Amino acid sequence: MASTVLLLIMAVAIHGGSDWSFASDTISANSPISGDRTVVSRGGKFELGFFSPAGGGGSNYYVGIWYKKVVSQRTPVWVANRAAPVADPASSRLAVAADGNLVLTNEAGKLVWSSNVSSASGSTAAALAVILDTGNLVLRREISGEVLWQSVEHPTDTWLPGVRLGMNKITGEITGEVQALVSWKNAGDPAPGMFTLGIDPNGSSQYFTKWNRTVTFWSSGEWKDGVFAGVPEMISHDKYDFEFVSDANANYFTYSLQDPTVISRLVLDVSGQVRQIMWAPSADEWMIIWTEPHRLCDVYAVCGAFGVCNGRSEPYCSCPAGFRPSSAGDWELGDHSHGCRRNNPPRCDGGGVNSSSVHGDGNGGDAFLPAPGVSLPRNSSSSPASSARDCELACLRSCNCTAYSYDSRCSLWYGGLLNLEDTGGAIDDLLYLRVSDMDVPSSKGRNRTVAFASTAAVASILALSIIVFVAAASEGGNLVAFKYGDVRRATKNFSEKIGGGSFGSVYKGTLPGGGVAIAVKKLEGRLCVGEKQFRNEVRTIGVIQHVNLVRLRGFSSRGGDRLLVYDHMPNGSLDKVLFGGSPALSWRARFQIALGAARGLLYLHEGCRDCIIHCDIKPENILLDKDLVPKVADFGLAKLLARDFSRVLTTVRGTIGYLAPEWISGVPITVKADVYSYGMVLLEIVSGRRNARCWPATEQDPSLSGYFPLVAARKVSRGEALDGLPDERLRGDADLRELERACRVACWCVQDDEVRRPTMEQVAQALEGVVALDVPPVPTSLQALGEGSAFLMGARTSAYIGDFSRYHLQDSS
Ligand SMILES: *[C@@H]1O[C@H](CO)[C@@H](O)[C@H](O)[C@H]1NC(C)=O
Ligand SMILES: *[C@@H]1O[C@H](CO)[C@@H](O)[C@H](O)[C@H]1NC(C)=O
Ligand SMILES: *[C@@H]1O[C@H](CO)[C@@H](O)[C@H](O)[C@H]1NC(C)=O
Ligand SMILES: *[C@@H]1O[C@H](CO)[C@@H](O)[C@H](O)[C@H]1NC(C)=O
Ligand SMILES: *[C@@H]1O[C@H](CO)[C@@H](O)[C@H](O)[C@H]1NC(C)=O
Ligand SMILES: *[C@@H]1O[C@H](CO)[C@@H](O)[C@H](O)[C@H]1NC(C)=O
Ligand SMILES: *[C@@H]1O[C@H](CO)[C@@H](O)[C@H](O)[C@H]1NC(C)=O
Ligand SMILES: *[C@@H]1O[C@H](CO)[C@@H](O)[C@H](O)[C@H]1NC(C)=O
Ligand SMILES: CC(=O)N[C@H]1CO[C@H](CO)[C@@H](O)[C@@H]1O
Repeated sequence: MASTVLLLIMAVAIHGGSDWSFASDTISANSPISGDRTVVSRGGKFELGFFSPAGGGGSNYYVGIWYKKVVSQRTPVWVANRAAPVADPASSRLAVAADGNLVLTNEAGKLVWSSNVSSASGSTAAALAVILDTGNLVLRREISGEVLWQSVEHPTDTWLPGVRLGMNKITGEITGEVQALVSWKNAGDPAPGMFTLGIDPNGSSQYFTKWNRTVTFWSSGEWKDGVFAGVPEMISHDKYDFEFVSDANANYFTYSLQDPTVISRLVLDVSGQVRQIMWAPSADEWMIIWTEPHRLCDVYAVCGAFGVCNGRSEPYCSCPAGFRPSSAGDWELGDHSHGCRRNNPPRCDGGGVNSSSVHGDGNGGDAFLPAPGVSLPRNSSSSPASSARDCELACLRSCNCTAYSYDSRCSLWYGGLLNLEDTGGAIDDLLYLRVSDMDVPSSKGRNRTVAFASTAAVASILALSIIVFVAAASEGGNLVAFKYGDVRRATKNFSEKIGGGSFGSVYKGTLPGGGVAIAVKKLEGRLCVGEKQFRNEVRTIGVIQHVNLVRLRGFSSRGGDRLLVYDHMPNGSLDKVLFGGSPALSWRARFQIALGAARGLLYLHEGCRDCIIHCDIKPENILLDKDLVPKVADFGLAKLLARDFSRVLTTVRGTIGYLAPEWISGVPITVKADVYSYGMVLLEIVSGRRNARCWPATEQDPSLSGYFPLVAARKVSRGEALDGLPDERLRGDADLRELERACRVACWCVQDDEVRRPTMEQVAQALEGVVALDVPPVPTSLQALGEGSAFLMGARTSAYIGDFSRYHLQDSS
């Protein structure tokens, strides 16, 4: 008896422990996956089991592989039955079938997915599936170890390190098979979506991203000297080693991470962007390292037919006035492929146009609504119409004409319009979209306002997320969750407005009891933008305190209203005191403000647990208390950067005139972007004027005319006397040593190459005189900007300037 047991143990040992059915990384005929059971790779990196995607409603289950260590957000990297969910994992089974294939059966016992290899059968059904630490699920013969099938050869939307993504020139079954990543349909549904990423089937070394399997809208460019021609930012990512292999059998790339403990993946996102994403353990968050195409709006049909893409803020897709999402549920989950449809179908009264119906007076015809700021789609047809009115009629006459634009010539569009983009700026030729006249506001009312429509679904999702979020926020930190009514009373019904911007308005108030003066920021704007800024601000500043950072006391939210409660700063923001104040700020006060702001920023960048990039340093965001102590404020745009990373890619934020050049080129952003903005502010503190204002030539010193940062940089670099630079209202009353330090610091801060810019610590030390800085060179971008007069007008209105033209930013003040 004892010897039988011993024999059994020996048999286990001979077959290799891990292949035995008890092994926790193995699926076999006798140990299927079902219910909550999972298998975990030996090193504990990956786990396989049933899951239900967040946002998917919780009723659909899939077999997938996810990171074992990323606990807070289950992140699947591979899905088996991506288009065939099961409803009940407890009665569904993933097992090795009698023919040796790995098969998934649902609650009814019906086959829903199979590894489907014909060569699996043959010898007896002794096959095992093992999950490896690379994230690969391998089906192999138990005895010979011959690999029958592996998940990495059938990727879903994720490309893991070490995995080959390419093309088999010769495979057993198919010749020239391209392995492609296929995006999820939406955030809650792993079914194949609209976008695919695969290598050039013609054999070159480039990748293409396609829409609907047909339209190629992005190419990586060919591989040359260690980078893809179209992805130059790869060079700055020394953490990744890409390798291209092209031989008789295959063409593929693979990549590896220099630090194997880093968790990183390449994903074809639901939006159509390829994203490199890393896990930041200290922030407990995924960080996007780079994206291609850089701009979401460059993804083909990114917002679907009639959807309008906006690259400057979130949500990036919206529907024009008179339209709503065709499929609200998909839309909210990030699948915009269905686009927008009219609130009411157009009547299309076609040829017999009655002029009265054109104006939308409710007589039951079709009408047009303008889409301000929206670029004209390509592919128009022209019509001989010679007036705007005739052009409108020409469009009305044809049932399938959906839009027109008239500017001395008449352009018409037919069918669904793709790739509409909200440029945020004035467009010379206004696009008019055909709608039912029921959607045209009555002409008796106010002027037609053309706000972009948001959907009711947003509100409910938002309400839910606020509840969850507020619950989370009130657990940590000493923030107060105020009652909405209390804040309303404290501000006397929001009666004393002391400021405002694109985010909403700021009201003054007094807390009951101690009589503490507070400033209440009421976030407005489109629902999701406000929500995001609200959460961002509470999360960013709620947990940090520094004498040079504004103090958030608490917050409140009710319905769609979100309030942030700060200490009130009696002297307002720096721009008011600096540019408008009377008497002018003394040099001493200016220098202290510069130093304090530098210390506040230094704390943000280096003092707290995670590095924070403010992203919008400008005088409006530096507040002054009663003693003129500066407090850096407005963290609505701030970007939390985990300690693990020095750079992160985000959408363009900030304000023209203070934006570092790297924002424009689309490369990842570091804390040095704030250093640049700080340098620009420092120059304004010196001059007492907006940099963007053109200085008139003066008789005393003609060299002082022009773009101030350029004037200052030239003087500093030539070692010329700087006494002409400070605000003339100071009448020369400035400490020349401090002036010299401030100007040198500022000119180093605004260098084109972020590597040359000092850190905020060096800035603070240089201002204090603890360290000395060399003479800085004149930054080339300043020269370019100084010569482009368009820039000088750009700061207040939306701007179209050189490279900036791709981003039409609006000054938020
Ligand atoms: C297996 O592959 C064949 C063709 O190779 C296909 O017709 C069949 O639908 C596949 N079965 C499953 C379950 O995927
Ligand atoms: C592949 O090559 C064929 C013929 O040479 C050409 O017609 C086709 O456009 C190429 N496809 C791509 C994606 O370059
Ligand atoms: C995608 O392509 C298929 C055929 O290739 C076509 O039937 C379908 O209408 C296309 N989808 C869209 C949204 O254009
Ligand atoms: C135009 O309006 C007139 C009177 O309002 C009506 O008799 C006629 O039927 C209308 N024509 C069409 C095509 O709707
Ligand atoms: C422009 O329209 C024509 C047909 O009218 C179509 O064949 C072509 O693909 C369109 N081009 C684009 C870029 O949409
Ligand atoms: C508009 O629709 C008609 C039929 O309804 C069709 O004959 C015509 O080609 C269409 N025009 C365009 C530009 O699609
Ligand atoms: C309404 O529009 C007219 C002309 O389009 C404009 O002159 C007027 O200022 C507008 N009124 C308001 C309140 O916007
Ligand atoms: C505050 O405003 C609301 C609505 O605007 C009004 O109903 C209420 O009476 C106001 N309360 C005070 C104290 O002014
Ligand atoms: C320059 C300026 O406006 N200073 C004011 C700051 O606030 C204190 C107290 O409110 C005033 O006394 C200063 O005049």
